[in-house]
Order: sequence, then structure tokens, then C-alpha cells
Amino acid sequence: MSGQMSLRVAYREGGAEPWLDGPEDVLAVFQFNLSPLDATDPRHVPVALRQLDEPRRVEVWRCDGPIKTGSWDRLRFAQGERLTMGHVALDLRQAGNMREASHQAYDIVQSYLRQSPHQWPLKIWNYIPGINQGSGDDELYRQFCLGRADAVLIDPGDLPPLPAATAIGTAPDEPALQVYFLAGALPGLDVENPRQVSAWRYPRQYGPRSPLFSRGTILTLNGSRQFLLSGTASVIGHQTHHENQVANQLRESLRNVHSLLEEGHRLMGDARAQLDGNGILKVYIRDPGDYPLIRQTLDAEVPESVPRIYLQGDICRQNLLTEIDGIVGCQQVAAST
Ligand code: 3EB
Repeated sequence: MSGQMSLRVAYREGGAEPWLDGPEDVLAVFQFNLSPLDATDPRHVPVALRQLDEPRRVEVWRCDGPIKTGSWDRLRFAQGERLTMGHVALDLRQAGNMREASHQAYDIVQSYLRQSPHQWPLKIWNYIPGINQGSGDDELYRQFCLGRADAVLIDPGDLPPLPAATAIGTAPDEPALQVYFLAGALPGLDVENPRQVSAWRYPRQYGPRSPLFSRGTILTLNGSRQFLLSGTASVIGHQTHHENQVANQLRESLRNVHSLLEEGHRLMGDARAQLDGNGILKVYIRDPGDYPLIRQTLDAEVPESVPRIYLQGDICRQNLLTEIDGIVGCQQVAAST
């Protein structure tokens, strides 16, 4: 079956207003180059990452309605018939240190999800000011991971389904830690990448508490499937490859994406994710000077029909220069044997 996707994602030129004032099936509008503290509507998610390509676009999520909106503590949400988008922005000038802020953000997200009809996070995006500031275990990314692990109490012997995730750095002077998610009534199918050590099993050298996410999740609704890709970088096993070689890092990230999609196909059997016009890719770039080469490299490897956006963001390891995430549609194929 190749019917309409359950979550319809697109990049559209212009600002957020026409979408917030317009169609009734709009679940979320992500607008770049803005602080998360500047949200104007529960469906409006300003993101503090600078868009590197032109023209300026917003990311629009649409799904089957009616869409109900509201707030819960400091979280705002939009709830469709089968999917919910929620977002929290915590002002770090008030929330204490990064570990405490991350702990708080995840407590809010979890307490919201527990009482929601859509209890299962499928993918979580984390945008973290000054992610690489601090050294060793004081690095803000590691502190963020600690706070997340403080909130998400997991018995390592009994690992529940984990959402896919992205963790990217915003400017050090951005005041807000932002966490936003897509959730559904059932957990996604978790997919791990055979080329990579699962993130929750990373060795101690990367920090006191491992990141908690799956490499990807597959959302199935009404017989259509979508693949939610975690932030994917040039990591093989648990190690960074191609240090200081941004084009090679991008190509390695794409090999990881293809490997993950292939593993998803193995798990689904009769469907596979296809990079086509039903999906989107987000390309995060640490150094804006790398944008032309990254773009050229991606254009050579990914069909033009796949919508993509380039954002300036820091990656969670200092030696990673680029990362990709995305939402990819799946098509029915002959069952594999
Ligand atoms: C990596 O492969 C890159 O902490 O939520 C990617 C996706 C990464 C999500 C997270 C971190 C996170 O380890 C880092």
C-alpha cells in the first residue's frame, strides 16, 4: 500500500502566519532563526537554528484532525486524531544548570505524555545552547544527557522502546533549551543501525550517562509507514570517522542512513523507506563555511526530489562537523525472504 502518509511534512516558502491562520489540519509550524521563547501559538515552534540556504522556509506538519491545542505546565501541544506534537522551551537563565534544565524538560514531557492519549514519543528533537561548552564531563551535552537520564529512569535490563532523537547545539547566548516531539498511541518500531553501537551502550569515554535514543523508529498508521531518522553522523561503531573532512563525514552519514533504512526493511519485510518527495531531510552544519561543499556533496548523493533544508548547528561531539535527520516515507514492496 502506498496511500497518503499519516504525517505530511513539507518545507514552504515564507512565514508561519499563513499556516497558523489557514488549513485546519496543521499540527505544527517550525520556523527557523527565532528563539523558542517567541512562540505565538501552541502549533508554532520557533527554532534557534540559522537557515543557510534560500529562500526562507517553514517546516509544516499536517495530519488528520480535528487538531486540539493547549498547554500543560510549560509545555504546549497540538493533538490530532492520532498524533501529537508537543514542545517545551526552558529559559536557562531561570532553570539552573544544564543538567537540571534537561531533567526538568524531560519531567514535563513525561508527565504530559502519561496523561495523553498519545503516550509514546516517536521522535524527540533537542536543541541545546552552547552544546560543546565545558570540557570533559562538564561539557553541556554530557550534562544534558545526565539530566535526561535522571528523568528517564530506565532499568538497563528492561529497555523500553526508545524514541528516535536529534540533539543539536544552538548559539551559546540563546536563552532557551528546547525539546519538541512527535508522539502516538503506540510505540514506534525501533530500528538500530548494524554499523553503529547503540547509543545507550556507548562506552564511558563519551560521558557519565549514555544518550537515550534509538537510531530510528517506524511509525505505522492506517497502513502507511514512515521512518523517523535520528540525527545521523559520521560515527562507525562508537567512533567518529573522517575527522576534519566534512564531505567525507557527510558521505559516511548518508551510508549510515542507508544502512538504517535497509535494517528497517529487514524488520518490516514487506515495506521499505524511500528517499523521495514524501520525506524531508534536515542537514545540520557546524561551520557555515562548509555549506557549499556539503550541499554539493548531498546533491550528488540524494535525488533532487527529496526536500531538504540546511541549518547551522553544532553537533554533540566537537569532532563531528555535520549531521542529518529526517522523516522518510515507506512503500510496500514484495516481501523479502
Ligand atoms: C551520535 O551518533 C551523534 O543525544 O539525543 C545523535 C542523535 C546524537 C541524538 C541525543 C545524539 C543524540 O551519537 C549524537
